[in-house]
Amino acid sequence: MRNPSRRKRSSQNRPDLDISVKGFHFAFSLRTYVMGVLNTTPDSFSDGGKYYDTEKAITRALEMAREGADIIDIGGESTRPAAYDVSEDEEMRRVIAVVRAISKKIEVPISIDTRKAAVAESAIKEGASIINDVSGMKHDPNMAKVAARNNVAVILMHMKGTPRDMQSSPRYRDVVADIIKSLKESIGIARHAGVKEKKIIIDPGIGFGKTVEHNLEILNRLDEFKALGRPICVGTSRKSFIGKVLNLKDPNDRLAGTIATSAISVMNGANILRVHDVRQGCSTAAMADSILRIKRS
Ligand code: HH2
Repeated sequence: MRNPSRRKRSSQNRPDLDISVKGFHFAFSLRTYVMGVLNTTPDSFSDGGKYYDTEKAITRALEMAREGADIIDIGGESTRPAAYDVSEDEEMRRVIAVVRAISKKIEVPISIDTRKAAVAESAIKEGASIINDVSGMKHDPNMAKVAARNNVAVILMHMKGTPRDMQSSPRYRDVVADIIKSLKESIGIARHAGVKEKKIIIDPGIGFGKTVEHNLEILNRLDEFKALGRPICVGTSRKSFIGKVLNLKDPNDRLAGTIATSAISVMNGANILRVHDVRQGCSTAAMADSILRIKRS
């Protein structure tokens, strides 16, 4: 008889999911990694304005590295619901100086959170080694080519619609099956442009064109995304579905909800947690990992 708990756990020890980026090896078969969020925006939903200033952003990146971040994810365009697009020039102005400065100061891999190929390529020139594209390479036709040409790792996230319209009554036939189908298309776009399969990470895109129930169901069924055969990144940090479940308006009050959802994500197959609170994120990952990987008697 099939044992569902064994099935869930079986892909935890798959070295073929490991990814190498410039000078760093992610051994996903051994542990969960933590990606620290750094938004150099005036309007991000939880830390907007806090790191808009380049010096403050650099200071925070160094602090996240000390706190144990495995990746620093730098973004210059808010993708919160109803956000307006930012011009390429403005996005470059917000992120490139920060990438340049921190890549000289720390060894931690830097990912660039952008939908724009030109921003990604400039960030790579300054030291970024991962592209985190919330559109799953469906926004900018040049993104996949940039990733392939530079041989960087990519995070392909699922988003339904655009930040402008994604929260206007999103509907799915089967939320997990539909997202898997869309992520397969994203993987296809990347592969077609020459991105190596072993450089691809997928992300179901918590909060991007999803109701509260959709987000909860995705986390409950996260193990099904393992069917794509790629490492899974999950970002629940401070998001509004936590606020709705726990009745907490202020994103800064959502740490307990972030920890709970992150631990469950790890148990259900997440390989990377994208979080604002790096110290707590690292403890969450380590605690969940130790339970997940305990040798059963
Ligand atoms: N969430 C946000 C932005 N980028 N990237 C990935 N891979 N996964 C996510 O869940 C994800 C992401 C939104 O969070 P945040 O960056 O804090 O807010 P904003 O978009 O308002 O800057």
